[in-house]
Amino acid sequence: MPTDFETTTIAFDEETGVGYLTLNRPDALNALSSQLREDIVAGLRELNEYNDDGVVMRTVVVEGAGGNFCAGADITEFEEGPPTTEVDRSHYRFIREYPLPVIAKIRGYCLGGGLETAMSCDFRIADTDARFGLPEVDLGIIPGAGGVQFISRLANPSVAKEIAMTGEHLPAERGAELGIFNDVHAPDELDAAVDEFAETIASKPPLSVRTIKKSATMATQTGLREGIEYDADVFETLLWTDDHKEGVRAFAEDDYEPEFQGK
Ligand code: CO8
Repeated sequence: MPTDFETTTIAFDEETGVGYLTLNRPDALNALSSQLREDIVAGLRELNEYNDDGVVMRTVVVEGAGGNFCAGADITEFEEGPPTTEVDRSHYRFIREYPLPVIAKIRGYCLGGGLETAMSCDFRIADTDARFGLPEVDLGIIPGAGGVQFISRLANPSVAKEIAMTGEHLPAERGAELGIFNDVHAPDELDAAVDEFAETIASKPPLSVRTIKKSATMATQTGLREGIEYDADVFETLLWTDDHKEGVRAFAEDDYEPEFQGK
């Protein structure tokens, strides 16, 4: 059975292949203490360890306990020193480089480092009551984990400047219009919508899904020619997998339900 950590809990459903990681500091609106940042990494690492053969766990949903996703870095720790200068070894990078797709399920506040955590995930799905923003400007700093960079790519640099310079809390629907959130649902429909989305991704051939994650990351980090060459190389590799044969068989045979094994 999965372990619970001091400030995160994990769970998984072997039937669907969906894992869950919950940020669990509801009294502090899940503010990112150093303990919580460590426990996010520990929880995700443990979920992936259940994945010996690469197919038990196929996607992970990250959410916050108590009706909020995360109100950013724990400001009470700022006096002891900066939240972390180790961005490269942080939970943000761990999520970005995690082999499985990660979905942020967002309710309530999603601010500062909380929004940067969500933007480190592969998908962001929110409810209509959620509020997002980058309020670091009011603390005399900037979003230190890529907030302006992410929004410049997901929306555009002008929108990133607007959000980071005003520090305003914006409604999730605006985030969806801007491309920062993938989707927004009524509060009582969010759980089902996220589960359905997670299960859809989890039902797809695991090697294709993992490769698409890497390809999309490359698209933001390399030139077009290099990215297309990468896609062409991995495409050829995937042509020789059992899952490719399985997909072709399911296409050809009307009543055949494919079982993708990640091989
Ligand atoms: N840090 C610590 N505690 C917090 C935080 C936080 N970010 N946010 C809320 N809390 C605590 C409050 O202190 C309060 O605790 P207590 O009950 O003990 O007084 C509890 O959570 C509930 O909060 P409020 O009473 O304030 O609730 P409200 O509903 O009145 O307000 C807000 C909610 C608007 C979200 C308000 O709490 C707020 O403005 N919080 C701070 C938001 C913020 O500025 N976030 C950005 C932090 S900076 C950051 O994220 C930079 C990340 C950089 C990463 C760099 C990596 C290198």
